[in-house]
Amino acid sequence: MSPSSSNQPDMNSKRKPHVIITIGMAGAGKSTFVQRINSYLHSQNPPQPPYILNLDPAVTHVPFEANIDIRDTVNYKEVMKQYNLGPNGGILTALNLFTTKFDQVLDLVEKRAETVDHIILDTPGQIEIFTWSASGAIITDAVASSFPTVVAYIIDTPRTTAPATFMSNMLYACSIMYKTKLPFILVFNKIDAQPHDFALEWMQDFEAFQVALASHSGSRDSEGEPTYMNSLMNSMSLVLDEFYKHLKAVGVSSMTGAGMKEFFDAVEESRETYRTEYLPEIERARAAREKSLQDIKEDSINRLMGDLAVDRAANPKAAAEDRWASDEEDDDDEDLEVNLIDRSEEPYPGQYIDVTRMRHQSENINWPNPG
Ligand SMILES: Nc1nc2c(ncn2[C@@H]2O[C@H](COP(=O)(O)OP(=O)(O)OP(=O)(O)O)[C@@H](O)[C@H]2O)c(=O)[nH]1
Ligand SMILES: [Mg+2]
Repeated sequence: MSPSSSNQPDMNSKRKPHVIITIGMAGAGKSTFVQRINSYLHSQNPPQPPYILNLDPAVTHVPFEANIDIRDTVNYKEVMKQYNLGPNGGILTALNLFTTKFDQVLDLVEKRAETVDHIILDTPGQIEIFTWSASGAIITDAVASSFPTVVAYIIDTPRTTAPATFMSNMLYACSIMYKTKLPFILVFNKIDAQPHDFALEWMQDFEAFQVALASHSGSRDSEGEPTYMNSLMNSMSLVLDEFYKHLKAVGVSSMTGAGMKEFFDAVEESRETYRTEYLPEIERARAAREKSLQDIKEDSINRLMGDLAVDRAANPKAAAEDRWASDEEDDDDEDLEVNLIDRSEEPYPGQYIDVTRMRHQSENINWPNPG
């Protein structure tokens, strides 16, 4: 079978798997959502087990069997101890260490690309660790330039019913969308506890949202005039109106499984957005980067050749004896051993994790001190 090209959705050859990156505020239900889509895909006919990456080093147990788990590579508690860090610094450093080996992770994923339809990334609970770190950007760019990718932004629906909270959450989503520039799905989770119609209404009709804002306490001052905050939020809602046009919103319950089909329909639609909007953009960026690298290389070679010519002219005897150095073994790129594990090569791939099983923490990892 010839490898399929992501910008050519060929019906005959195998399509590239679709990457779903789950991002969301702490406790929004990312891990439960990943577990739910895992079981949904397993229950398809024929089953389509996804390939799952857990990128949260601090989680004590995940409700799904991850194929690659950052905790198998980096011991986050040990990182905290060795580098003298607090919990967030520990998670960030663990993610940074893992990212240095992400090319190997991609190799493992590429190997499985022919046999899986979906690759799912669960991200750390602290949203900014993934969305505002260099590692998060490197991981996102690396997967997105290899596979069609979509961001699933998980929202804790019961906790976003207040207009101000809703707006903050949407602004956060907006910032992530503009940072990653990837196709984006707003996933209103926990609709078993709180239906998401209010959110859809606010997104479709910004006047309805402004009415909700106005009826909220604190929107008028003691003289009955709209407060500064209220005017600010009114103008922001106009900005967001533009943002909503670029994304899909679905309501799901990771608890009951409601909305899974709608979610996967949205994922499928985003494949086209990826192909028509994201791919040309990264190809343009890549070409520009290569061109500037090439220019730098040519410039330094020209200068080197110029220097050599002057040198040879000044010292013809040495120039006549000039030789290449003997080709000694170059062991500079001897790589560190890293224990990346592809769990799907274990005896029972795709089994649910036994949460009663202790994770072995026998390895005594000594990370080097920086500097
Ligand atoms: N009612 C209800 N509860 C849910 C749903 N999804 C998740 N939860 C609950 O929300 C809590 C947080 O879920 P997690 O999946 O751990 O959330 P998370 O975003 O992965 O959390 P961190 O990784 O720690 O940020 C858990 O108590 C879940 O049981 C849902 O659809 N409905
Ligand atoms: Mg989680």
